[in-house]
Amino acid sequence: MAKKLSAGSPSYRPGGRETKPPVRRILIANRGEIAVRIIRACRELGIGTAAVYSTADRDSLHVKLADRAICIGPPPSSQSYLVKSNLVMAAFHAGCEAIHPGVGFLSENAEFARLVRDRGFIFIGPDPEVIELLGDKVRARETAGRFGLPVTPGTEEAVSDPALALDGARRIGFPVIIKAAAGGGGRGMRIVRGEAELGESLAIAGREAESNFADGRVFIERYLENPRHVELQIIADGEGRVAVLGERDCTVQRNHQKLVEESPSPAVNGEMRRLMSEGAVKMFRELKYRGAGTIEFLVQGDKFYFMEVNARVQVEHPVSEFTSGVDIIRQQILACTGGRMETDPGAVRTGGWALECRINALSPGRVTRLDAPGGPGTRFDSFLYTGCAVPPYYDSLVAKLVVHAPDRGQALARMDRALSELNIEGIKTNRDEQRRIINDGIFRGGDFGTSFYEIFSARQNPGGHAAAQ
Ligand code: MV4
Repeated sequence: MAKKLSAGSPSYRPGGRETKPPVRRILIANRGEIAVRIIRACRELGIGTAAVYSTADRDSLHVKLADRAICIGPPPSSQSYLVKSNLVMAAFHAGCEAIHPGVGFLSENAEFARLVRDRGFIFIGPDPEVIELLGDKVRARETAGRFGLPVTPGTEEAVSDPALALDGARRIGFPVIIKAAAGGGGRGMRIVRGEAELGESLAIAGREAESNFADGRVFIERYLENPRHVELQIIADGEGRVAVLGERDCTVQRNHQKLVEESPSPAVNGEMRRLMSEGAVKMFRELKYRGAGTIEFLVQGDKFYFMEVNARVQVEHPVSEFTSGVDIIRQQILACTGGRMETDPGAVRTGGWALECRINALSPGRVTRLDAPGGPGTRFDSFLYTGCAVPPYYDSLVAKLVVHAPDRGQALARMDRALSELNIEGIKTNRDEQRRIINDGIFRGGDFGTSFYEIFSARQNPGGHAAAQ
């Protein structure tokens, strides 16, 4: 598309000094909206970009926006976006010095991060050792606990013996939840409400963990009913400087897929925020964490419990960009490529209220018309354009609509206005459902837990079943 800035572009001026960009070119090992977002940050830093694409994505926006593009295989991601050696080869052939994994795909794959490093490239993320530690939910819990973060009562190690599991569960108290040590994001969890179910659930959870993650280890935690999901956005420079860019509330989820995110959280007070942040900063500093990361908590009343760390940038990062004014992808790239993180952790200030609605495709197809929302405090991040294809092979997210306003009431009004401007023809989307959520009485009240969507959709469709998405 537009002609590119040269490597020595004066647009990159950390601290006001005119400096060369930290690297000349980055390979973006991803697709869709997040690939577009990363290319935009690179362009503003004066860093060149190389896109990779599967044959299903040959006309995608990220391919058009990048300086170079390399086809890496057929549509299934197992033969394209997930083939580690091909991505490293593409980086070599495109003359890249660094690889940005984006979100999903290989973004939290320690083996990939190690391969990238061993082949002499920079991985834009934390060290493979840190990814590995945080990817093991048992070790992550132990680490969080050491820094004074509250964790749910649970087993300190993985359990496989049913008798030991029963001992553990009795100590913890029912209901309990069995989670895969290598899991996360809701995959492979089992709730157990009484002693009688424990043995069988343990066996099933172990087999599922083995087949999903090639790691059958599971652990047991006290199960919290209908909590809220709250997370802190972190950026860190790998040398102990750790900035907290406020929290996000991601309680509105459908089958562990987030639908609406907001910041600040209606359920977090100043004291909770201070305690969460204090523990998180200690933990990330000690880990020498580098780049963008998120620490997730379950919240019930004024109690919060560490859940896990996502060692990557997240889909909902623009919510925190709005409230903090920090360009998270820019700071992540600077921190990971030997440039300086511009954000001063002591100078972060957050303000106003931000909301994000994820726009998902409910069917693949070709977009025949697109009207994107605009106006004050309105951001539309998408890979869609009129005429583009939405392939059936990948994540259903096609756009993120994000708004910022002085308070929650104005943010809700702004989101409803922006959703009313959004028009996507040629594919089915969840836009209308997002409008119903934003205007729902319980959502507007701000007092709900993770079962919100279930209750909401039952009310939308009384006596029926929630429509498959
Ligand atoms: C829990 C929980 C209740 N108690 N752990 C889901 C995602 C994964 N990261 C962990 N999850 C949960 N862990 C304990 N001890 C409830 C959930 C959970 C959930 C969490 C956040 C958002 C939506 C959720 C939906 C169902 C269950």
